[in-house]
Amino acid sequence: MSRYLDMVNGPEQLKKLTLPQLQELAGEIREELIAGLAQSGGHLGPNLGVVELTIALHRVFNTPKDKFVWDVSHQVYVHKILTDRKDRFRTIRQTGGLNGFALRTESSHDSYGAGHAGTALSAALGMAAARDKRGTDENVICIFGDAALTNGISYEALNNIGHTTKKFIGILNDNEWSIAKNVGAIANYLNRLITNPRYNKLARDFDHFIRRFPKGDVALKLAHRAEGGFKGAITGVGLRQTGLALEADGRGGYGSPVIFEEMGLRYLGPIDGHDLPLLITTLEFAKACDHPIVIHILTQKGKGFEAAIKHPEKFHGLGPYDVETGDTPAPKPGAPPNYQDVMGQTLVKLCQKDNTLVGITAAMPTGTGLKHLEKAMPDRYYDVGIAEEHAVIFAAGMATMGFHPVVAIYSSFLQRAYDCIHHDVCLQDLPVIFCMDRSGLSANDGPTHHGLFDIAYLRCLPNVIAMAPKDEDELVDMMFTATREQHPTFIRYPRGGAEGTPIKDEPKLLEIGKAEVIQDFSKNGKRKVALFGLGNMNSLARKAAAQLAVEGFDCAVINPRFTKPLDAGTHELFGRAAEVIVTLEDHALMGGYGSAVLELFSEKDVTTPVVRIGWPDQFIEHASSVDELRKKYGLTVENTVAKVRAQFGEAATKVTKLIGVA
Ligand SMILES: Cc1ncc(C[n+]2csc(CCOP(=O)(O)OP(=O)(O)O)c2C)c(N)n1
Repeated sequence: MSRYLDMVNGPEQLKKLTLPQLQELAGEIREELIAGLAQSGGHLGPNLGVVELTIALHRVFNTPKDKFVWDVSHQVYVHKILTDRKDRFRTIRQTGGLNGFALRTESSHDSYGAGHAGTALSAALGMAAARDKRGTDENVICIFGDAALTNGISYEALNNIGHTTKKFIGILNDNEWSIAKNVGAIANYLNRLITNPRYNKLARDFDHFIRRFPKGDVALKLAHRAEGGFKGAITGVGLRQTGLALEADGRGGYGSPVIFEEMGLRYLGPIDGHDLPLLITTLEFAKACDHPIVIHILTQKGKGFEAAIKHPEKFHGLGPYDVETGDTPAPKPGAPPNYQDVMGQTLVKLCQKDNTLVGITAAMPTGTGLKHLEKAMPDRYYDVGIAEEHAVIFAAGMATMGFHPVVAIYSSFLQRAYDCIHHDVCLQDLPVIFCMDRSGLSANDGPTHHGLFDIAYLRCLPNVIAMAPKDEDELVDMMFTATREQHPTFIRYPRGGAEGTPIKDEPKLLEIGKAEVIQDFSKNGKRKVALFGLGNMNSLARKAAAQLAVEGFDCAVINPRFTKPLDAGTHELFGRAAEVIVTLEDHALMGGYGSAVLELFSEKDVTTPVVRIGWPDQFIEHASSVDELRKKYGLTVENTVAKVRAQFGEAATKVTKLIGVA
């Protein structure tokens, strides 16, 4: 049977379909999302929630002339399908395939790239201001989730919209969920907007506007059905009952306009975000509106897939699953634990013995492993929303009062809080512990999520203690050691499965700034090479050492443990003893650990050549796996061995044939 989806490649074909046909198209797109992501995984739940919205947007507006700016942009799969990328949809997040986020280099329909939350309102306002300056007439439509309103930048933008432009369309896609359940006062506030019928009055001009349409009366009925307390009107989108008292906003009730109106935006809603005719009509109204407007739509994360509706957090973003049941493969028996779980479980144990410890996450309880603390000791756990800057300064505040906060944030998201790390934590030398998950690649996500810059951005800051464990047992030691420190400490570790090293019953206190010599030279008269493998690259250093030994070298292997303070003694000792030094790091070469070693050698006049293995000075694309990217960029045993041989004036042997560049 032919599908409308087969006929629609771009928005121009979509615009020719009738309403019932568009509704069928919505169903077909849902089927494609569910089937298409089953093998490779992806952000299924958020995309199932925006099918009607995306169709309505493309029905009413004209990209690429009109600009859609999506917050985070993990919910652009439907937009990709509808903008000439349908045939490549099943390559999404895989090597050479579509990126999982909006990407300006991928399509002219992607007007703004993202991956981090909270940027859309500012970017869209910038576009609107540029349009006004140019005197052109593009529409700029910003689509942001309820969780974007836990983020400070969103308010900075809202604060500026009213006095910057007259034409701005914001769509608040409210599904009550961040990755986990959305948190904080704003989530409660949105909840009150939805449950309080006083906000569901449709404005008179909207009413008049709808009547002008050929089937305006029908649309109006629909709209009023939504208005009529809303509760019965929304099919599939459960309207939430709140236990909050009506006066709960602390301003003597709800009589005043909603927050958006006070910030200079017209507010319309809430409306059913799965009601296609109503969405189209409302967007037409917004298009004609000569005042900044925000339309509050309610959607259901995972709509159309039972398992995703039941488990919104799991289906926010996941790996392969069964198309019928949504079941995901069980972990292989005996597989090493994930770093994030080791971190979370260790924090629980440490908290049990030390009352000063607390855990803080910025909306990532599962991704960071802090869910273990949330479950075991909820009174020691804080989820502050997508608010990395606040998380860090909040921790600094607690630290001034004798607490020892553990802030768990992915390496790339922590970039946003750099000034807070500098100004609030390091400058005041406060004992905040940072656990930086995803330090290294996040292969399927790509450049927005790779954590390849933290060593560089931290090692220039005074008072910092920065470490990287070679395995999960050492992660536990490092966390324990950090709790005994009175300075800012940072621990970087990669995404996913650890090494499979057994974890000791009791953690060991590490000496700050002391490297671990794993294998000394055997002094067998062969050519000496010292390999310094940082963190998860230590296993690569060990493998390269084994290969080099076979090829006639005498190798030492060192685990640097600390990128700051660097163990000057051990580096100098091996630097002078070896004929070639190799540094290996899962980080950008520029400014990273190898650079720190070069600086040290320059200071100490150590002239031994240094081969640095790490990521080149470019943004690394997404791919199906870490291994593929490592191969392409030369973070491999083969390339390490080849580079060492080259230092001795030897070509690579067959075994060490160079793969890719570096
Ligand atoms: C700065 C930053 N912190 C954390 C994240 C991780 N993250 C990705 S999506 C998301 C939740 C987004 O929720 P919402 O905007 O409401 O969209 P929904 O998925 O519910 O449609 C979070 C926390 C991120 N992308 N960027």
